[in-house]
Amino acid sequence: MRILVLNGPNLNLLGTRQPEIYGRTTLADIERDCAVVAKDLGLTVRFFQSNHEGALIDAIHAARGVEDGIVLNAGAYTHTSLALMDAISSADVPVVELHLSNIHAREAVRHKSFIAPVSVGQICGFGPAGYGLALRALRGHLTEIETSP
Ligand code: CA2
Repeated sequence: MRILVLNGPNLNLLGTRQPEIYGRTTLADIERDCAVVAKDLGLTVRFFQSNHEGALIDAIHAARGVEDGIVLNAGAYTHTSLALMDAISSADVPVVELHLSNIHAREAVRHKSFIAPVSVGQICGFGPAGYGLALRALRGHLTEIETSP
């Protein structure tokens, strides 16, 4: 199974700024951890990060027919982007929404997600470990739809 791990705006700064909110783990650390989990689960994982909404939309479009699933941390676009929601709806690739922080325990503006209604499910609040959880969840989902009549 091929999985795209897609990260949105400012996540390239992880581990380098505001460690009190986002911790000290860098995105490169997360990528390495995902590679370990992917090997364990027999997944092929590709990583992409962009600070640009259009580039994220292009990556979702390009995933159609190529990737079996997407783990998406859309960053702040989660709370604003109808365009990302439309891209996911049209891509026909299952998405697991992922956040490092528990967005529901933060400011009200972060409670709304445009990604949630078009996702298989959401994982949030477990920090960097959430990426591994999301890969496992997506694998479980893909196996289920593959084997269901
Ligand atoms: O908790 C998450 O993963 C978020 O998607 C992170 C976004 C935030 O806007 C969402 O509400 C929740 C922000 C990512 C910013 O990452 C930074 C990392 C280090 C320093 C500054 C920003």
